[in-house]
Amino acid sequence: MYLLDSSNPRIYLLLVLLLFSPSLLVSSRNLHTKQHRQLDHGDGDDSLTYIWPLPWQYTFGNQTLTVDPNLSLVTSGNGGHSLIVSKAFDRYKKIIFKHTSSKLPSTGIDYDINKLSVIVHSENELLQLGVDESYTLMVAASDELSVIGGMTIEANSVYGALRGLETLSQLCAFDYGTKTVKLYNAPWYVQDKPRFIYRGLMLDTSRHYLPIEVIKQVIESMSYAKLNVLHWHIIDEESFPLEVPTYPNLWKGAYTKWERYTIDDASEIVNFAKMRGINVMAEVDVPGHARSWGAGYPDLWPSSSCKEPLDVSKNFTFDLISGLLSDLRKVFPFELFHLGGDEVHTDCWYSTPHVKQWLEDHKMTGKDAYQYFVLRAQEIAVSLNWTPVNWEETFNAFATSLDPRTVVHNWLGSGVCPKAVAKGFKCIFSNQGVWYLDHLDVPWDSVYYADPLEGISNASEQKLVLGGEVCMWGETADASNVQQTIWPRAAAAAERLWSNEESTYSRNTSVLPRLEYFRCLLTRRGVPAAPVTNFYARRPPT
Ligand code: CP6
Repeated sequence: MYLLDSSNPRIYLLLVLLLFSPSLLVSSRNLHTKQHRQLDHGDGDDSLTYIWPLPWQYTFGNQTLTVDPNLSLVTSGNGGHSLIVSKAFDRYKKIIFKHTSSKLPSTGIDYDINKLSVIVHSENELLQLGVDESYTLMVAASDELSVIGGMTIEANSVYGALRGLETLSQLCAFDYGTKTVKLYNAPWYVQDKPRFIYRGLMLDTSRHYLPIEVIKQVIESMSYAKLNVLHWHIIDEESFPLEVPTYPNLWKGAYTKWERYTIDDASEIVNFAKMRGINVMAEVDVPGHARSWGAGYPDLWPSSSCKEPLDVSKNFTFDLISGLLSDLRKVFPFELFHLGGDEVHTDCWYSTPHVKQWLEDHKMTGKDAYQYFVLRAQEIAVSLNWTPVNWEETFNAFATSLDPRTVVHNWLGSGVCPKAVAKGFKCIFSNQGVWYLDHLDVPWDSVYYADPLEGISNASEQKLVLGGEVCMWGETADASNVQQTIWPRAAAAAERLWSNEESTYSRNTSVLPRLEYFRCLLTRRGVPAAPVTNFYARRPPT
């Protein structure tokens, strides 16, 4: 719609040309995508659109254009000068021209396209939940290139422009015959926006440490699938790989002195993610899953035989949480902060004399004390201007006491989001039966056909579902296998979270060959993604 508001006359011209060129108005069903014949596994379907995740709306033609490896960027609009856009353009140029840049003569070839126009309307680079990620991508037909100027991405925010660049990169492919980069199926007209504002991936760096480089590689690959939140489950009961200034002994809970992140490391990761339009949501999981904290501060342990949940009876426990969160606030600007709250077993509170006494003095049961702990932690997070997120157990145990702003994070089956939104809470879907990536026996199609809106039919309640997240728990994964465990199944969830539902269920989208194509794209870009299906279970060719 903002297209029509544009003051750029070329946009009008392109729109008019698109509307009146009968050859372009063909349905996506019966068009040819020739580029994929030579790139896929040999069993691809020529009638498919190999953009992952599928855009909201698009039309395309049947022309093949060549793209100049010296492609230049022309920006305009209030946000046009953004470093986020120009750096992204440089990254995508490396991806698109991986095989051409150094080998081709700079003259002697007549390229169809030598520049990309990026129009960004707003200069606001605040990356918050619900930031406008929509964009329009246009690639002109061969006989209209000189009039229109080739390719244009128009977006309201720099983050929309990033999504448009990703889509554009997926339209291009290296042609081994001519040794040039071709853009197939021009002219293109893509109008795109996400279905959900929260499209997450969780990494667990407590069960196995992940080097910063690996975390960056995961963030980079998330941007290929248009995922936009990295949920960083930094610490847990097994290890505390984080060094913070206020409580400098906490990282004594790290496995080794090499396996830790400093506040500067965290900041570097947050900035790396921001350049790719990805927010980082940190998690400090309390009061369960916190045994490792006591390595540096044994007073946090109720006793030597009861090392979690954290000691609810001491003010020191909450002073420490307050200090830790204040340190983290300085480097995690995202409005959401995850406080865990899952799997809290209060039995050993009763068997610890001073805690048992405290419970009696305060006339609390273990469950009351669990609630007391979670609410005090929420107060600390809220006082730091964060919106608290909790695993669903806190909602299941004492929904009405929670801060009403709490985001309920589902994991136990699929039942909680319908209940949470009915009570006015926001919700994130991560049903362990389908979206826990460490469950290796879950096939890609179970991931793909899961839906965050399952069981919710009321439109105003559906709006409370922020989206969903795939979880990569770290018990069985470290740097040697984490990426091939995440991919390609995280991509199946990414399309569920980005693309309009109807188009992903309609027959002509043929999901499996498209997902296999995207997996191939990941490997071409250096991401070690596993095969989509179990190939040895396939019949041999006849
Ligand atoms: N760690 C934490 C975990 C899990 C959770 N929280 C978990 C539980 C069951 C399965 C997988 C992971 N390892 N802190 C639950 C949210 Cl099957």
